[in-house]
Amino acid sequence: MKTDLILGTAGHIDHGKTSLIRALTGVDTDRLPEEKRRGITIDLGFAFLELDSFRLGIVDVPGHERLVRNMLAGATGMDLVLLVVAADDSVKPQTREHLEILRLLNMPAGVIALTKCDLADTEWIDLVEQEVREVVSETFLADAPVVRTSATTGDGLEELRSQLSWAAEKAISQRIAVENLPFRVAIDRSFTVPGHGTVVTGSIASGAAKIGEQLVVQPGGFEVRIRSLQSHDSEVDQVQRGQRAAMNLSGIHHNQVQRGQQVALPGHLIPSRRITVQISLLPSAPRPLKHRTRVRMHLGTAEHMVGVSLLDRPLLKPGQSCIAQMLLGHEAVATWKQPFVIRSESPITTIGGGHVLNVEATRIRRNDERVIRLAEQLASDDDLQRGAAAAFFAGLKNWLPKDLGRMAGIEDVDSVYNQLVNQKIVSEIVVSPTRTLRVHGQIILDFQVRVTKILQKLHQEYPLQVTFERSQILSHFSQDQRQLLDHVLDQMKACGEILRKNGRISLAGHGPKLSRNERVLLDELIDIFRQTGEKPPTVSECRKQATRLQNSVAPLIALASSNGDLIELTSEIYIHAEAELRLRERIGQELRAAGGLTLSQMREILGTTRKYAIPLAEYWDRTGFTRRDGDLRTLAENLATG
Ligand SMILES: Nc1nc2c(ncn2[C@@H]2O[C@H](COP(=O)(O)OP(=O)(O)OP(=O)(O)O)[C@@H](O)[C@H]2O)c(=O)[nH]1
Ligand SMILES: [Mg+2]
Repeated sequence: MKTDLILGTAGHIDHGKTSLIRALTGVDTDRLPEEKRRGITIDLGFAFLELDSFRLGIVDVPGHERLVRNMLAGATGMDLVLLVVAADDSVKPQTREHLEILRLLNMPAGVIALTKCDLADTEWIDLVEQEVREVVSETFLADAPVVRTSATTGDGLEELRSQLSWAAEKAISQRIAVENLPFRVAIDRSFTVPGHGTVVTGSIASGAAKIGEQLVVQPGGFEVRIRSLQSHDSEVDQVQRGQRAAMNLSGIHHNQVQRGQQVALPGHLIPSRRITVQISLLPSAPRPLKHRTRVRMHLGTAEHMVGVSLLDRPLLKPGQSCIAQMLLGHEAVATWKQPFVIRSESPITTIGGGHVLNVEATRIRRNDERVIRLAEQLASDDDLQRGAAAAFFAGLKNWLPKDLGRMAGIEDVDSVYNQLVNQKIVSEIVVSPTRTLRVHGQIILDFQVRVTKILQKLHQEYPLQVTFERSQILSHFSQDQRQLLDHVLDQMKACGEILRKNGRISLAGHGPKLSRNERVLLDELIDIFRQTGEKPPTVSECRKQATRLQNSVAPLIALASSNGDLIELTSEIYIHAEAELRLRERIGQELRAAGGLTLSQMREILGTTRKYAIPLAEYWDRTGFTRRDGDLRTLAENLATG
């Protein structure tokens, strides 16, 4: 079986790209009337070529300097290139620009064709070949064969075929393993066929798809089904990586698709407006790239206006590279490690490129060294490092081990995931019987630091308060983060950083801080409660009677209660602990003797009014001393036997 690959052309305008493809394949790829009229290629053209071991889908690109964006849409799917230089014209601006673009897109291999050799003599052609060699030295074409051809005479075409086979072999040996990736194709053309509906075409980037398959068009999230398929001008049942495909899709209207969108297996592509990238500026770029500059980003077949947020420097100098975040006006789709090209807004020239590190990115703060280093690790050769970084950037998203493939290009996802868990880089946190969150340790640590800060602030703001409600901490976190709170609080409690009692929380070692006067008032208040015993004043009464520090009265009483001196019956009624104990013993004896007592019987025994009897009885119910059954209270079982 032949291997399918995509061959693309490149080279300056009028250098004979389209003519050479026609001489090789018999197909005139300039099909638009305007192309015929003007004698130039305007948009991508398509053909195919059968070699002994390969079947090459061909994408012919325009050479015009104003049409580089169309060239870029074609270049995204190429596996190898045919760089065309006219023997009578030699190296020209778009020869260089196309070469730069192919380098930025990590093109692995190609062949150089000197065309129009019938128009120049051998000595001149030798000079041109020398110049071309110089230009491609130190690029992926440094060892590429240079073939002298003429589309007019047919000279060199046989040699060209055999050298294309050589380049195809090289392309395959260099390409990253993409065999197991899901189906994905970047749309480079879409149109309607009367009676059939929407058709899209593209060079298949990964995977395979059959007729009937359910796919998604992104951005947009349109669910579609493949109605029929064509590849290389014939009806087929299946298309796969390396082929050109025309796909007739149901479920989508023609005006919902355009060049730039992608068709992929559901779940594979997630649209995003912030993408973390490794970005490089070409040494030939005319000026440094400043933070926040707007550029055109060519990603797949799409072109986006983006703001570049340079994370670790104010400007990127020509020849340098760094980590950045691309801020997009519209949603884009991309895959991990996908290369892209950037062009300046005006004048429009190619100034650099890079590759995608994290598609669904959240904002990285500038100069946050630690996070920037982690972003760099997304490009590491080490699977575990990459997996760890991907887990960190996935944050609290509900990701699964298999997503490591999508997020970091990891093939053996189970083995890498198990290592992440075994080495405690990732924790599995069960947040509900049906939900397990996978969270990077650093995220949990950061969370702990935040909880500590929140508690420190609370202790500072309310110096007389000993403990705080869980809800006072919860309110600082987003809905997503809240599911992690209890896990983090448990961990912090386990290592003694916080105290947690009756659902209330305090930071270890953070007692209340009292002024001298407050300490005196606290003692006075406790004294009042001791003396009034079974008939204590309410909090409001204490407040009214206080001659100073009135606002501190309530917090001080609460403090006395958390210290164990007073018992809180309601927010208004506190009683001294000794008095409560006396009353409890008295009522305990009676309950044991009588078996059960009504509230009014209890009130008589306690020798008090309803004002105190009801809160006391309810307090005892609450704390498990008594149990209420209708009108009757009995001793709770666990205590009755004790
Ligand atoms: N004599 C001669 N003329 C050629 C040869 N190849 C192409 N031409 C002529 O050169 C002109 C441009 O050729 P194209 O094949 O359209 O060039 P191109 O590189 O596809 O141009 P763009 O797509 O617009 O960038 C045409 O007039 C061709 O007839 C050749 O081998 N010999
Ligand atoms: Mg052309």
